[in-house]
Amino acid sequence: MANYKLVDLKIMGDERGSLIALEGNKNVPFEIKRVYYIFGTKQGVVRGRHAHRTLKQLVVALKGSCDFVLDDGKKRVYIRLDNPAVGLYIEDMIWREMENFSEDCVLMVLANEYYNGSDYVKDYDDFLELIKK
Ligand code: T46
Repeated sequence: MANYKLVDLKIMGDERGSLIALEGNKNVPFEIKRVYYIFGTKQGVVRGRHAHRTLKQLVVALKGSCDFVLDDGKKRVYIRLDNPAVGLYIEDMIWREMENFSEDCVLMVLANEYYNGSDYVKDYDDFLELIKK
């Protein structure tokens, strides 16, 4: 699958601790228009279960861990996010599910567009139809 990648984020560490800077069109592969974060996810919950028609995002587990399932209609990959120095870049038209959230998990997501409900594809069969086109 070519439409996702793990991005190593450089840690600017010194004796006081660590700092990571995210910059649009530099270490983040798009201009950043929106940032949101997901926390307090209950045990056993599966989030996501949709694709986006055009949205591109970079996801970082700032704290704790969770598993991403990415599906391009042909193949499924499973990615554990548990390191604040690694970003998961997800392009458009990838089905995603997030599961196995640790209690302390905080996911930060950077997006290249403002929130738009009509960008979501929430039905898996519709997703499969759309990627055929
Ligand atoms: C994704 C994964 C990683 C807003 O009002 N504004 C926003 O920017 C977002 C992202 C959501 N919302 C509302 C829409 C829903 O009523 O917040 C509620 C929860 O959103 P959603 O069900 O989309 O959340 P997740 O965790 O299933 O998915 C989110 C992103 O939507 C999605 O793009 O890739 O996180």
